[in-house]
Amino acid sequence: MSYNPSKIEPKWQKKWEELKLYRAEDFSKKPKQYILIEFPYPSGEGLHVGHIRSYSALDALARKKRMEGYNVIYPIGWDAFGLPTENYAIKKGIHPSKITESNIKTFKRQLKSLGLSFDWSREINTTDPQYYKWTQWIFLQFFKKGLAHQAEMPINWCPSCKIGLANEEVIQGKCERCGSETERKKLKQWMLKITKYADRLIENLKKVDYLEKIKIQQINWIGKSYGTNLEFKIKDSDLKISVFTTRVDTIFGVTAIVLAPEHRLVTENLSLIKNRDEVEKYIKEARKKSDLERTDLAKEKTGVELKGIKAINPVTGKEIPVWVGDYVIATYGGGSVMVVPAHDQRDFEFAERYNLPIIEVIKPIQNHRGAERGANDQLLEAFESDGILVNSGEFSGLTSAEAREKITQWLKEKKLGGPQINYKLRDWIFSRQHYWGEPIPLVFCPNCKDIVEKANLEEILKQAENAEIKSLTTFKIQDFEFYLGEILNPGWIAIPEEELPVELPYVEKYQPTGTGESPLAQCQDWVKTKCPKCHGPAERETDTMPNWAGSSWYYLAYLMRGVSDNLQFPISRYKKVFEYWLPVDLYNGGMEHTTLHLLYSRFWYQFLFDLGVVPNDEPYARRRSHGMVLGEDGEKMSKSRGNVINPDEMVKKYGADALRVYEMFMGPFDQAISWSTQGLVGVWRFLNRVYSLVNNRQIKTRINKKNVNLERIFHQTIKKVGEDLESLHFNTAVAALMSLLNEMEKNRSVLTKAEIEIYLKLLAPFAPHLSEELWQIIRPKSKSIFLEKWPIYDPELIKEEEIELIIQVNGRIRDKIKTRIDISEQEAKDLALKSKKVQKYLADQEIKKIIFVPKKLINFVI
Ligand code: ANZ
Ligand code: ZN
Repeated sequence: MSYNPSKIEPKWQKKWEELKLYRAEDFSKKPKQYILIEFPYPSGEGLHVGHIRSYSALDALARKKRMEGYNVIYPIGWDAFGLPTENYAIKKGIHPSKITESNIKTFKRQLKSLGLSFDWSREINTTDPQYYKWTQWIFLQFFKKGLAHQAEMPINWCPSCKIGLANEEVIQGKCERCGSETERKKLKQWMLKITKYADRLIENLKKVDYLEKIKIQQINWIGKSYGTNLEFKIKDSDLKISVFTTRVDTIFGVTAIVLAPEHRLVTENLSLIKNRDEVEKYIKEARKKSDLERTDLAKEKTGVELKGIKAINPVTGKEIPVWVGDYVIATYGGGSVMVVPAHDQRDFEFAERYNLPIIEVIKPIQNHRGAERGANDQLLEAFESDGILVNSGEFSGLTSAEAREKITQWLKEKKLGGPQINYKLRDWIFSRQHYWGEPIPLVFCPNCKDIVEKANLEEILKQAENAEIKSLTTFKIQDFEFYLGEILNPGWIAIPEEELPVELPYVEKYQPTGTGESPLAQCQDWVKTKCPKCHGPAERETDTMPNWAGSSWYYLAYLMRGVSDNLQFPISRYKKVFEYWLPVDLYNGGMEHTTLHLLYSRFWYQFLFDLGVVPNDEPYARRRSHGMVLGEDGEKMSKSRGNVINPDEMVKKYGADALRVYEMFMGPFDQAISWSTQGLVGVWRFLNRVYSLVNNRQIKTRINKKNVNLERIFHQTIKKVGEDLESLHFNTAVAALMSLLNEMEKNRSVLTKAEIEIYLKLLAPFAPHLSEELWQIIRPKSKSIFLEKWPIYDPELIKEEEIELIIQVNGRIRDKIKTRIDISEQEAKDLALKSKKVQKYLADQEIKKIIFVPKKLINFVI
């Protein structure tokens, strides 16, 4: 008999399904464990070996946890709306819903062939109307509470996809989807007020166990900075420029103002500007560039002076020139910068280029290093650190920190400015002019618009401002009750919960229109409707949601599926399951989702907490991230490179178990690693060896021979595999199983059945099919190895790890200290030198030589 995975694997997959082994049980008395992987986007390419890496790894942990007695939920579903499907549909002339259906079918078959222990009874699909009615419901809550508003926004526009993109979807000035250069275009967009949650999104990171680099990325993305806002008046006019600076201590060194090319003073007051043509030409060029390009520190800083315009420094009263320059971005801090060449490197380069004065106003604190200087003592670079103020009038002599406070206070008293906190984070652009997404569940009603606009809103808005999110309900105007969102966005009316889902109509033409309008706008039967409030004629919103919408709450849907197959309203039905299962204990996903999906879903969850829907305000207790699986050539797998590994082929040739174990063994889980079919073959051989060892008749029945040494290694391995699984060190866990197999083979003649059982249990999370097959051979009456208990190690038995380290001075024993057996020379030395007895004999004499005998002694020759 030889190892034949293609026979073993489907057999056990079927059996496990019959036994409903992987069903999570709501309200079980066992401790719960919510293990989550990022659900896949069912692309046309099928499953990627990269998916398998993290799914197998977390599957191993889930299986071990179940064997340890946890009630584990390890769910799966489909994140199926999105542009690639739509683009593919357009190319092939097949409806996106058809494509989605067949892609899911492929993915499902592939995942099932791997024997992952997903609870398939809770499968979800974001494009299912029963699912997205909830995505719409959550959007409506944002809207009702005044956290969704419509704004005319200069958005990133991809001329090829003909779609607006969020900042996050523009990678180095290019569309994330198709790679074309993006442009700017003004469109009316729905926005979600994530900025309102910026502080909590930072603050709560203290409560959760995320990889440090994930926390840092989120904090930087939110980009909270404390500074000062101040006003520069324009000479001989009523115009003002509002400036944000984190370095108001440098105010006496300001030698110019630079405005972003989009700044209103530039675009709306061109008549004041004497060199109009030059300025207009510059603006036109600048607008073609993305923010990222414009703020690239390495790029040359260019600009044009606005002739005829002077600004007045509010503190010194000095006149300074005003420029337009593209290194200033429009959407941050008022879109203008006070230029301090001596203390900001960007400004320094700008000043050098255009011969602006460079005035030093900060000196390094004594003994601290200043900036590089040339022969005539002139600055060669900006001195950017804090220091002591000079040339700064009454503020000279203060430290930078003191000066920032005093000057800000001074500005505040004079009503010229004050403290300000700024964020890099922008509100989330939530509209897409595309077909394959969730319809935004609003209608536009001219009649209701009239009603709202005629009302006196002051009182309502004041009330709303002070209300807590949870208690914010409706406001009566004439005979109608209006939600805050309906007041803030006159004419826009929420679809009532009973009428959800607003189903995406089945249309033949789903191509982008290119005018910026959604293809749904062409579907007039669907667009024309009645206002749910006043019953007058109204039109539906035709924009759809971004593909980040459905994934912002999907881990809640798995829990809801346990209560109601079609996820019925109302939300209160799910309160108890939410309380039981949340937060997610471990969430694993890609680093590329850190500032998008991970941040968005935290934001939604915090909002749902404020609504009283979920039990706490962080969804994921622990977040980890896996490294990518690269092609055999070390490059990202792609069709064009021809380095894509097809998992179906690998399963067919070597079996799912070998593929799974290989992907856990290939390298440290958090690091990128190249594929190696050779490595997979090595793992396949390992599994073959396990198979033939256990199939040895003598061993299968041997009961009582005991080998103390082997026993210890067993217990060490139990400890190692268990701990490595918990800390996600899957590769070293597999390595430990491999070396235990070596020992077992060496000790074949004394190996017992009980030891084989332990081995199979340890192997089961990694190679579930093989382990189950062999388990049933030696324990034919057992239902499944996965209903057995995870082995426990005996701490006494692994204690041999300790030794008594002998410490000698000039060859004489002076002390003995208990320590680890694998102590290194350096550690032994440090340990020995701490001993009082040894110190006495060394008595400050020079140590000439150290002799170290591992596992035994250390000798100091003096
Ligand atoms: C004067 C100054 C002097 C500055 C100095 C720095 C050093 P963070 O920390 O990112 O908030 N800034 C403000 N608005 C800007 C915009 N729209 N585009 C580009 N740069 C802008 O950075 C705040 C600093 O970035 C501000 O402080 C401003 O330059 C610049 F010695 O003001 B500073
Ligand atoms: Zn109406």
